[in-house]
Amino acid sequence: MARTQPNIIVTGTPGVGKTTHCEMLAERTGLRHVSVNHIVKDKECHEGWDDEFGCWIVDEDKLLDAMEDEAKAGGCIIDWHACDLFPESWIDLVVVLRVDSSTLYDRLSARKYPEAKLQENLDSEIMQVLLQEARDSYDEEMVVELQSNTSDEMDSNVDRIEQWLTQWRKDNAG
Ligand code: DAT
Repeated sequence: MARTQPNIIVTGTPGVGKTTHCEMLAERTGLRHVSVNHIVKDKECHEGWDDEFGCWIVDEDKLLDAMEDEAKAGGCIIDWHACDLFPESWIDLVVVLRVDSSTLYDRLSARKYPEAKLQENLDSEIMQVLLQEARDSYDEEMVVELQSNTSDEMDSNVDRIEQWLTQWRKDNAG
């Protein structure tokens, strides 16, 4: 059955501004902010905690099962630092947020990330790992890359996604 509301992924390296964007978007659009981190933790979709990198070791099958009903209903803004595990049929738009490395360094240092985790994330942003993952996993027209260094950029990103949503609703009405 066709969705009456789209599903949007907001992805990017930790610290690019996913949560901040998703919260603002949810407030403006009425779509739901779906924090994959919370689902992994609350529904125990993991095989334990990775001490070196300070993150959960995710059980992807369990995670997809936990998200399936909500994704099929539509109207999700999915907030996560990966995007290649979701079936393409679930997703209507993939937003990849990007940030300059000096800004990312400041944001991750403020979070007191362990050195290995900080370095891995900086490298990942410089190598545009998430952008590549999105382009490899989804149709070219579904993937948009947006800069997230300043609050002006964030405002214009949210405006742009809202415009996309208005158009999607028109195209899929009836
Ligand atoms: P993520 O969810 O990708 O890990 P976040 O939304 O928690 O990132 O943002 C990390 C920090 O950076 C937080 O203090 C808010 C700030 N921030 C994010 N995007 C920003 C932007 N475009 N302009 C200014 N600050 C931003």
